[in-house]
Amino acid sequence: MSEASDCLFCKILAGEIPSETVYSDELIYAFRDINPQAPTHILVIPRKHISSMNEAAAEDEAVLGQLLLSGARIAEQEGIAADGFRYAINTGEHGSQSVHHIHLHVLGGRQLGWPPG
Ligand code: DGP
Repeated sequence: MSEASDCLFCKILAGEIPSETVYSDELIYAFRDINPQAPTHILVIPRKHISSMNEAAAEDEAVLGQLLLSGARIAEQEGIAADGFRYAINTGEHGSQSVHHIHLHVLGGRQLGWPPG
């Protein structure tokens, strides 16, 4: 778990680390993943620092709802909605979470395999 002060995605939100904005509103921010795993790979994050889904609370319901709804709108904007796309929220060690600020991966633009590795 990281604190907001040393969180990479909080630094992106603060503009201290550059990112390519895809969508922004008062609750969430979306930008392109630096290491894309598919032709379209967007990260959608809450502006509030929440380390992972393990730390999300009932008071985060609105922002997490906005995260999910915005991901689908972004997929539509990016032209991947009709063919289909994947959401992933990696959580904890076994989930391969490397940045400890909740992020929704939106992946598409190619046929994705299942199950994930
Ligand atoms: P995860 O493994 O689920 O915690 O995914 C973290 C993602 O964050 C990973 O796909 C790469 C991405 N990422 C890491 N550092 C940066 C960065 O500085 N800029 C951007 N745009 N993405 C980053």
